[in-house]
Amino acid sequence: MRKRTLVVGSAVAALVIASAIAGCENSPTNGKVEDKKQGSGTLGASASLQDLMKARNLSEADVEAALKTYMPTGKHDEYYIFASGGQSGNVNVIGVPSMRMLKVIGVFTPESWQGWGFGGDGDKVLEGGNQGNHKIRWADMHHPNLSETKGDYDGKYLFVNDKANARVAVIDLADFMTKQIVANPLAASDHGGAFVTPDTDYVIETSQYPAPLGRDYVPLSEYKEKYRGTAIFWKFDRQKGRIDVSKSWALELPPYTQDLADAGKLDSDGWAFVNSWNSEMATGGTLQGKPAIESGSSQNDMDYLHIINWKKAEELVNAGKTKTIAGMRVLMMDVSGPEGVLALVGQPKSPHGCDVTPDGKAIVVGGKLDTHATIYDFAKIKQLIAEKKYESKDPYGLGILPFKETLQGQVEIGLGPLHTVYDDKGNAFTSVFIESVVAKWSYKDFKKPVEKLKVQYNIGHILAAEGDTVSPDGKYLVAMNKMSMDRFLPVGPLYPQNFQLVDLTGEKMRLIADMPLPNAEPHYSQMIKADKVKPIKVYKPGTNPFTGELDPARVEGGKEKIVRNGTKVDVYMTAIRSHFTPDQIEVEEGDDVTIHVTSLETSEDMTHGFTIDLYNINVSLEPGKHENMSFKADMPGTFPMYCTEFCSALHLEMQGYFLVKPKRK
Ligand code: RUQ
Ligand code: CUA
Repeated sequence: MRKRTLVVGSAVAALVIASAIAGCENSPTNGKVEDKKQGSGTLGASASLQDLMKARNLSEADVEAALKTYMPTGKHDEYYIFASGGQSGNVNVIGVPSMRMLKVIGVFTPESWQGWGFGGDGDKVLEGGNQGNHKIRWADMHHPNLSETKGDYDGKYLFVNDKANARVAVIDLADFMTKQIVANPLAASDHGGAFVTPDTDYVIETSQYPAPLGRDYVPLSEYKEKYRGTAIFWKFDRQKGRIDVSKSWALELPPYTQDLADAGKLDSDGWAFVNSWNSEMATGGTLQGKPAIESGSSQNDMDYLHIINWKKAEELVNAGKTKTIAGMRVLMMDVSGPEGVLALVGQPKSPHGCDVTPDGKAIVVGGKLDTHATIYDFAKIKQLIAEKKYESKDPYGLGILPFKETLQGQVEIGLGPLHTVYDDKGNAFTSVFIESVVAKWSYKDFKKPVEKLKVQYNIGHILAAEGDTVSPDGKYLVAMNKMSMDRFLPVGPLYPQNFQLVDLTGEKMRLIADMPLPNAEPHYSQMIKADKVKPIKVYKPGTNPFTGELDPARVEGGKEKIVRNGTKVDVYMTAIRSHFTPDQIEVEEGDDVTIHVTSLETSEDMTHGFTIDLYNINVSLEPGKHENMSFKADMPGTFPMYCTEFCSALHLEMQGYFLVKPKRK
């Protein structure tokens, strides 16, 4: 058992003592000393706090942490975390400070509890994410970003990217459902996404591994000439709550392996910053005796931060200065470079995070193979670009700004600084991967870290309460650790990741909770004040959640029917405790069947599910929701259909039959 300091001096020690005394009146045993003694060494109901601490081998610091994170039954958390579900392709929703998992939102990957991807209308959303002729049903989700108004989270939408298949999804926080997936037509992978501009005009998605724009076949020997990076500015239509693909556009970027991105805010509103890590343009070739990309891309001392003036780029796009590639308007480098819309500046060795400070005045970059956080001064960058004071040009004609002249400063952080988040007091917190610490430093005076907190183990991303807004809250921070080693019960060689909640309210950072992430490697996450998110409780009866409107095929009680038109069969069905109407459907083998089902329930949390056995059909019917399921009755036989969500005492009876009569031979 690890030892911890017993210096608490806080409310806890007082509480422990006070409750030992005052507990006499409140405790069910009325504080009988004998009862308490009985409790020692066990967790009996009558144990005193000290007995419990002894029995569970808890220090005062542990008790303090427990008091800070315990949520009594029925009480709600103060913040939501929207965490990337990594390779699960879905979003994890977590409460803070309890670190309880609240929901998994089906996004890129079918999620069967929500009936997401099993024959309902959500399938059409998933189809939007197909690439070429491939139906893609998994994702490597990296960076969730909440919609913003004036640089503050507004609690309305969440955007996420899929690194593996270059896609972006839109989740509506009114019902926590995925409403749209857009597939990047230019790039094969992305990473710098999904970052939003301060009023969510755009959702930015930048590519990761360079490829010819549009992904045509081009041999690797033509990498420098034909391979490219790209940044897509997906136009978000707030009225519709959807990305408007027709109004979206992209920038051609050099093939430097763009990594992370961030949008400017306040002073730097209208700009975006993208870093990169392969200025060497290494492509591997290990079988031919060439260096692997990992060493090939780590030769130069400098990589490039890309500086994009997106407001000006937008003007050029609107003026028709683009080339259309794979249906997307692209601003090419021969326009963006000379116009000062795209410029470069050096970044120390293999940078990773790229995080604009809350005041928008600086951009902080961590170097994976450098020990510094580098702080760029936006005002200086803007000035240098305006005066065209480039030190040199890259092979694509892009101006390179003089590194030293763009800096506010550099801070010696430690081994492997990655990402940086901020509090409300001018502090920055940088995740330091190799050293496995959170380093706290001041981005106002660039001194060495004032404090380092050990985390378990090898922190990747870091997130803070309202941390990416113009007004971070401080209060909480989460270390998103890539390894958990000895932290949890062993579960085989694939270990959970470890979220560690850090309390920022005291003088020193304090680790107060561990949470195993059971379903993937979350990359980034964001934390929003819970009262900003206002989800609905029930749908207006007959609502199709994917259009947000009453479905034309919605069904009212008493109007249920089965309509046959040639080989097309439409079933208009309702669901209410505890029956489906109709509960018998008979079709012919080969018929095209559509079941339109409306839940007639109006009370909160009264969900039904609907499945047809062996037909891979499964939808969730929240109160008022309408779903349409279309499929071919291609398997003759007798198939029970039933409600999959325990809804009433007669839930098991919420059942019926789907019969498919074999074709006459
Ligand atoms: S990544 S651990 Cu955001 Cu994809 Cu940095
Ligand atoms: Cu309806 Cu169970």
